[in-house]
Amino acid sequence: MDETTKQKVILSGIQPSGVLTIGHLAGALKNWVDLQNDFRCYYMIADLHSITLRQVPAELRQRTIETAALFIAAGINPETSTLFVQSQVPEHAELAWVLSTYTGFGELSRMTQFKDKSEKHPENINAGLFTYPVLMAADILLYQADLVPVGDDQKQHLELTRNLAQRFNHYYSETFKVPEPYISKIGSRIMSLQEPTTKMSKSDPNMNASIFLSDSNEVIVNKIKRAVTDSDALIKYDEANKPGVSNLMTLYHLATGRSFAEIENEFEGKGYGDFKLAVGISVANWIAPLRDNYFEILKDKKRLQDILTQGAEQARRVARKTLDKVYKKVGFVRF
Ligand code: AQP
Repeated sequence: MDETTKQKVILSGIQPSGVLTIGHLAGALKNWVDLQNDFRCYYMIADLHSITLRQVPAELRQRTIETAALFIAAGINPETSTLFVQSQVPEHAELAWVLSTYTGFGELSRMTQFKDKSEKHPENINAGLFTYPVLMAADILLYQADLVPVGDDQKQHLELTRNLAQRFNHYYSETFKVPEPYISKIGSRIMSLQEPTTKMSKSDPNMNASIFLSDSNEVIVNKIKRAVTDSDALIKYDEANKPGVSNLMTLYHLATGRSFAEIENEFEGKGYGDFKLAVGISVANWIAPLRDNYFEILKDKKRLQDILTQGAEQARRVARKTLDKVYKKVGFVRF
């Protein structure tokens, strides 16, 4: 598709900081696939963002390719969507620098994700972690995105992006599209299997806490068997009082399409053993085709490289146009 299309533009990304989890499938990839029908989509592997936490270089390289393969296995079509690696489009870092000079220190200090991540990693509170939302703003504004799919944890960052776009447009003249949040459907926030009040994460050191999209059926069933629930043996959706059971019900709903009321009826009078086994099997069946597809795609490294190279070229054409405008407006000499 050519980039002059009048279709609305969507930009989203995932960091290659581990193997993607079923949370990424439910909360991001599933929606991304649907959005491809109606929008001009840019899907990015956010490797620049991922180095705000220390990464092992060889693993980061490997994860980047694996993430691309997972995107495609989940149904992202590189023929119609632009799939690219962030560091291969240098305009992201360039625009982030310019935008950082329009961002207040106080504004960034108020970002709750910075506070959370600094508490989690007190040994490495780097400036990149602090300015992360500015890079995110650059990611979005470069493509003149109309809509950005965001979870709760990114709403504050998107608000900052909107403020920066408006500030720049006001200071110079109309330069950036002011993006709107695209709120995904409820029930798509998947929690840790071991600590169901926190989000399932790809970098959780407890391997039993997350279901990875590369996990075998057996591993999936076992992880769900070990999932933390509670002691009252009642299968009922109640996020506040029964977060573990509610999380498993969400997974069962996603895998089978059954409503929470139907699930509660199905398991009335039954124990957690039966429930967990049914959830495990249905989730394994849901993931299996994607996982098999992923391992197939991963075999052809050359094809993956070609897709990412073309994706970066497409992305750069659009990104360069925006950055040229910005450089001109701020007064940089252009020859
Ligand atoms: N558990 C989840 N449930 C629903 N959606 C999720 N997403 C991530 N985890 C869940 C969605 O994936 C996109 C961004 O993912 P990311 O990997 O770039 O960042 P993250 O949200 O910080 O994911 P992790 O796994 O927690 O990363 P690490 O462990 O590296 O810090 C978003 O759309 C998010 O909503």
